[in-house]
Amino acid sequence: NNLPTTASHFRHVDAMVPQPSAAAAKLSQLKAVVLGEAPASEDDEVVVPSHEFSRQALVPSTQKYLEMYKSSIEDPAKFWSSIASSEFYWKQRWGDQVYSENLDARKGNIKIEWFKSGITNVCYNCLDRNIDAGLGDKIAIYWESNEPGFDATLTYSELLHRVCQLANYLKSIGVGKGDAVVVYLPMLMELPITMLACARIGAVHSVVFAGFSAESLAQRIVDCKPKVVITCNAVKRGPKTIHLKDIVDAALIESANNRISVDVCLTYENQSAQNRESTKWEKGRDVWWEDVVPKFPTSCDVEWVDAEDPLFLLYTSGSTGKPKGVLHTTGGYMVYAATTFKYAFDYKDSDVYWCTADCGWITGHSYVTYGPMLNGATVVVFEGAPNYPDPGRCWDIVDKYKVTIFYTAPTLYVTRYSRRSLRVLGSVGEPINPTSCRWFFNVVGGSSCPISDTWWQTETGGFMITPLPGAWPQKPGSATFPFFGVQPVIVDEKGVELDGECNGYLCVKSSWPGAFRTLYGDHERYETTYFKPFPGYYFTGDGCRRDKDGYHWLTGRVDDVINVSGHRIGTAEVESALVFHPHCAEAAVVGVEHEVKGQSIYAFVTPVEGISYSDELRKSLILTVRKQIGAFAAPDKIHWAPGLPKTRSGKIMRRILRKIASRQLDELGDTSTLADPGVVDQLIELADD
Ligand code: 6R9
Repeated sequence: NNLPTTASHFRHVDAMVPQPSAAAAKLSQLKAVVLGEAPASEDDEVVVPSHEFSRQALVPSTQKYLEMYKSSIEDPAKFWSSIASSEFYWKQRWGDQVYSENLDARKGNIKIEWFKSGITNVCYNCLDRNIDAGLGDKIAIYWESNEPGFDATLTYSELLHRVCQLANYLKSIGVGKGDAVVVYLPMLMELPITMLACARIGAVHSVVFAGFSAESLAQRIVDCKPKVVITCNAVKRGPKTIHLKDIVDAALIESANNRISVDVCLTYENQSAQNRESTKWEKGRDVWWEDVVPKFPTSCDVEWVDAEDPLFLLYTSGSTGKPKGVLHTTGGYMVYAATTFKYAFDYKDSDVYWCTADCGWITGHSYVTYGPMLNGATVVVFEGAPNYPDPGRCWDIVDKYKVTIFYTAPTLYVTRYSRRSLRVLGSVGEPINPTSCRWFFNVVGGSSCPISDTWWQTETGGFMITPLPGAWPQKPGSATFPFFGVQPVIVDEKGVELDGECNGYLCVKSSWPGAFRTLYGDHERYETTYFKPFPGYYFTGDGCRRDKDGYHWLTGRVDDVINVSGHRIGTAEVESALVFHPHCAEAAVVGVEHEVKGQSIYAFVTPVEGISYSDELRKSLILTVRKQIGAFAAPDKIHWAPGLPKTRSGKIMRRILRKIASRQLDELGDTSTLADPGVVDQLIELADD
C-alpha cells in the first residue's frame, strides 16, 4: 500500500489554521504592511486576502483549502483521477492503478507512474479540446516584440493551424514518436508553436535556452541525439543582435566531432534581426522555416501516446559538472501543470496572463506554454529584455494588454505606470526577501493583489509550495503551504523528520503527478542525486524553515548550485569552464548574496605556474565562461588564489570560501583541519576591497 500516513502531517496542518480571532488581530498588522512598515519579526507579518478577492476565488477560504488538501493526501488516486477525467480529454482511460511509486531505493528501483495506460495528447488538450469548447476565436498569444510598437496575435484556431503545419513538416522529414528535437529559439511565437508541434506528434522536445553557448548546446545535442535542430538566424535583445544560427553552426561542428550528426537545421528567418542573405548557410542541412512549413496542411492527426510516454527533456544544472536531462512524461505533467496554474493564480477565463520567463527554462514550459494553454488562457509572450528601451517597459506591456496576472522573478524594477489591470502577482526562482515582497505588494500591486510566491523546481514540473490567493493569509517572503497532493517534510542531517517549528533539509514524501521520472540516459544518477541522500524521500537540494504557524520559508540551496536572477547554475559547471582556460590551474566558485540578482558568481582562480595575475587574464577567464556556458554564467568577480583551502583529503572547503567572498572574515570558523591553514591569510590579503 503506497498511501502515505497523514497523521503526523496533519498535526502541522491543524496548527497552521489561524483561528478566526487570530486572523482579525492580524488585521492591524496588515495596515503596517500596506504602509510599508515591517513588524519586529518577519514571522509575524501577515497579509490577509481582501474579502472581495476571497469571495470570488476558486479556493475562497483556509477551510476549503484544508478540505481539498486533506482529500488529496488521504486519497491521491481519487483526488487526481477526478481532476484528470473531468478536465482533460483521454482517448482511453488509464488502468486500474491511478499511480504507482517507489521512492525508497532500499526497496528497489525508484519508480513513479501516473495514469499509466491512459492514452492522451497534450497538444490536443491545449488546442483542439479548447477550440471544440468554443475558444477558437479567443486570443491564445499576444506577442510583443523587442521593439515597442511591433506585435502580433494568434487565436487558438490560428495557433492550431500553425502547430499542425510544423507538425506535418516534422513528420515529412521522418520525425516521429519518441524522437528528440532540440529547440534553440528566442521568445518568438515559433517557440511555443514548436513545443506544441512536437507534443502533437509524440516527439520529445528539448528546449535549450538561447543564452547558452555553442559548447553547452553541443553537449545537450550529443546527449539526446536529435534528428533536427530548430532555431532562427538571429534575435534582437535590447539593443544587441545575437546571431543564434552562428552559435548553432558551431555547436553542430562540435557535435560532429563527437560523432553525432544532425540531418536538418530548420531555421526561422527572423527578419527584424537579420535577413537571409547575410545568414551563413550549409546547403543540404539547413532549411528556411518560411520556405517549407507554410506549404503543409493546417490540420494534422494527433499521435495518441501513453500517459507515461515522454513529453520533454530539459537540461538543468546540478552539483556536478554535467547538466542533467530532466525527463517529464505526458499525463501526470499535463494534469499537474494545468491544475497548479489554475489554483495558484486563481485563473478566470477573462484573465490576461503574462509570465516573463523564457521557454528555455522550466517556468516557460509549465507556465508560458502548457499550464496556461491547457486552461485556454490568453498569454503574453515577450521577445525582449525587461529594461529595454527603458526600465518602464514591463509596465508598458502590462498596461498595453491589460495584464491581470503577472508572474515574474523577484527583481526590482523602477515603477512609473499604473497597473490598474493587475489582479494576481506571482514570483518564482529565488527566495523573495520581505522588503522586495512588500514593494511588489504595495507598489506594483497597489496594495490589493495577492502575491503567489511559488516554490518549485525543474524536477517537480509545477508548483509545490505556493500560496493560493484568497485561501491563506500570506507572510511576505514565505511560500506558505503545499499544493494539493504535495507532502513536504523537513528532515535533519540524519534524515529524521522534524516536527513543528524547525529548520532543515526540504524533502517530499510520496509522489505527485508532475514529478520527473528519470534523468535521461542515467537513472542511476537520478536515484543517487535525489533519492539516496535521505532514503525514502525525494530530496530537493533546498533548505527550509517552518515557523510557529506552519509557514514554509525557503532558505536557499544546500548543495553547490547557485541561483543568479532565477537562473540555476552549478558551481562545478563554472569551474570546469574556468579550468578550460589554458592559464587556469584550479578554480573554486561560490555564490554570494547580490542585491538585484539574488546571488552572484564569485570565482577563486589559481593560475598555472609562471602566469601572473593581470586584468587581461581576468577578462579572458570571464570570456571563457561566456563561451563555454553563456553570458548569464559569467563570474562577477575573480579572486586570485595562490592556493585554495583544502582538507587533508583534498576537498575544497567552500564554507570558508563563501565567508571570504562575502567578507565575513570574523566568521571563518575552524581552519585548523586545513592541509595548509596559511592559504586563508593569503586569500584575505588578496581580497581587493
Ligand atoms: C522554478 C525554478 C529551482 C531552484 C529551487 C530553489 C529556487 C525556486 C523559489 C526558489 C525560493 C521560491 N527557487 N522558486 N527559492 N523561493 N519561490 O526556478 O526551477 O530553475 O529548477 O530552480 O530555485 O533553490 O531549488 P529551477
